Amino acid sequence: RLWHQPLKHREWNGTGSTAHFQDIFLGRCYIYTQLVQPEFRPYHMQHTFETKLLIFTSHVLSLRDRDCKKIEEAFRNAFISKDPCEVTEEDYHPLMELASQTVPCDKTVFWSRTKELAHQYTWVRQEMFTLENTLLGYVADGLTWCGDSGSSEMNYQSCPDWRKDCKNNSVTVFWKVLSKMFAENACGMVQVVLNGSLSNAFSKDSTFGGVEVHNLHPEKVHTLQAWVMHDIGKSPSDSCSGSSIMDLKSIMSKRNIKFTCQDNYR
Ligand code: DN4
Repeated sequence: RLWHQPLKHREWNGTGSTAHFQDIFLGRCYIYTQLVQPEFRPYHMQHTFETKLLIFTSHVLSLRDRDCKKIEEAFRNAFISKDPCEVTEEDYHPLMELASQTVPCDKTVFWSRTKELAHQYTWVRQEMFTLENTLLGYVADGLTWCGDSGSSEMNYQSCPDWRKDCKNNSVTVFWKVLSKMFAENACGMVQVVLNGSLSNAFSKDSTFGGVEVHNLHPEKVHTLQAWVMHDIGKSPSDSCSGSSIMDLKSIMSKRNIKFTCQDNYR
């Protein structure tokens, strides 16, 4: 009788692994590496044929030879058969090596509480990259995954919630490592889109404020350009002159990176 009973996983407070996780991961990987991201980087008239070719050849097509099955395997190996609250940054290192990608200088866009707007922006300005416009960010965007120490299966019933169960779980550790690498690799002028409809547009506790800002290399990144955007029709709650942006400005000045800020860039 036990033989037919579904495996009982540990119960957590967050939603379980995304159904069909493996298929979605592999499908997205093939779309990104083989189809040149047609649906979210549409052909745009603002580029000449030559610049388009250059962008595609050097930054997207160069990923054509990546082995999605190997990437998926490295991804699974990072968290499968482990307590999802005990996953470490090192667990994801083999994956990061396999799927590393360079973003051209001046083209990195960070965001904090402005995901949709930042993605709309890079959709239009297709030579710009948020983390989710890179291979690993794209395949994992919006998904949930976790394993269990007693099983080689994913837990589709529940996964740890970062606030209620554990701060470092299989999902948050992944984004932390990936965000760190994304910031370390950035160069030239980098941008951040912040939310001026919140009382604090910049938060030291966010991934942007706690991880990305501290992993920018001053020898490579000369300027951080912030855009503080607020919801249309609402009055702004924070702006470039607010105290949270002053905090960001002072962090950047200590880090020897020039800081500029603009409210509601058109
Ligand atoms: P955010 O809009 O506050 O959060 C983005 C995501 O990260 C949400 O799912 C948050 O969960 C989660 N998150 C935020 N803070 C933490 C934390 N301290 N520990 C664990 N999870 C957290 O913006 P953000 O500044 O935190 O993160 C955005 C920046 O980091 C971007 O520049 C990206 O490059 C990178 N990033 C991207 C993703 C993604 O694509 C995730 C994490 C980081 P909740 O508050 O909704 O529960 O999903």
